Amino acid sequence: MELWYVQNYLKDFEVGLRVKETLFVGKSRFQEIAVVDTYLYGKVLLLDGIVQLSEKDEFMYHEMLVHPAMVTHPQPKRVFIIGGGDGGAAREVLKHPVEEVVMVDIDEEVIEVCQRFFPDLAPWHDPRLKVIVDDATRYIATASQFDVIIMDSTDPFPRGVAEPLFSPRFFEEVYQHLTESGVFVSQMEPPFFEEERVEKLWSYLRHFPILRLYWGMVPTYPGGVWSYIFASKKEDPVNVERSLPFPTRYYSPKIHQAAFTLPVFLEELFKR
Ligand code: AG3
Repeated sequence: MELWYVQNYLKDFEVGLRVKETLFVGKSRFQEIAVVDTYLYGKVLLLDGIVQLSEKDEFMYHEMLVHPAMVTHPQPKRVFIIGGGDGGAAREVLKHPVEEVVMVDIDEEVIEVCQRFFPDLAPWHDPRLKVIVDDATRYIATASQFDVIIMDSTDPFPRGVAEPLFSPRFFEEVYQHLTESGVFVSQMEPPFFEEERVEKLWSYLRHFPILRLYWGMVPTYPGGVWSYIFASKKEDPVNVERSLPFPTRYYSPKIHQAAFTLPVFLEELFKR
């Protein structure tokens, strides 16, 4: 019995998954990429030993990363995905009647490995999807404005390829590249373990008039509860109630309401 102890980035906490088979391990210019087949969660993608997605629960993360922003913006036409090389976020965005989705991931090998081992994860051939291999901090300076910007990156800690994305400078660029009703959303670590760090990142986003923390479950991420940050120029997600015209497995108008309802300890922390 091989047990792959997923390091999950917290030095005092691990999540272990029993592995059927290691399908791929390789090193790109930026990180170690691994794909393992597990008994409980199906195929799992790890970057630098940290779980990014599993076949069984990726819908929870991708639906919650994408739909709250997409339903809050009155008419999102152009969407920018930062990272997201596996394509799961793009898949959810493309379920909406958008005109263009630009996805910029720094690591071409992540895209290739995902296309090989998770071929059904994303609609790669959708003509509205434009995949660019570049550093998003560089690319954004050359880009025009977007209605929705979604950050689907690896963790900002420990120091890794995503670190420059979680900076005041980059968040200012994001603000500049949003249209008038523009909405920005990012995965934001588990606040239960990372109170101080999440609070610090929160402070980097204070220039957005609307700033909200929300949460959802993702069993393969440490703690099982993940948080997301919603930041916008004027659209407030809190009282939005819109059904989606396509089936979902996690997101619903009720879940939307529940996600922005925080447990007391978080509500106090993120009062602004
Ligand atoms: N993106 C980041 C998830 C963060 C996982 N972190 C962790 N397990 N410590 C996921 C990529 C899927 N599109």
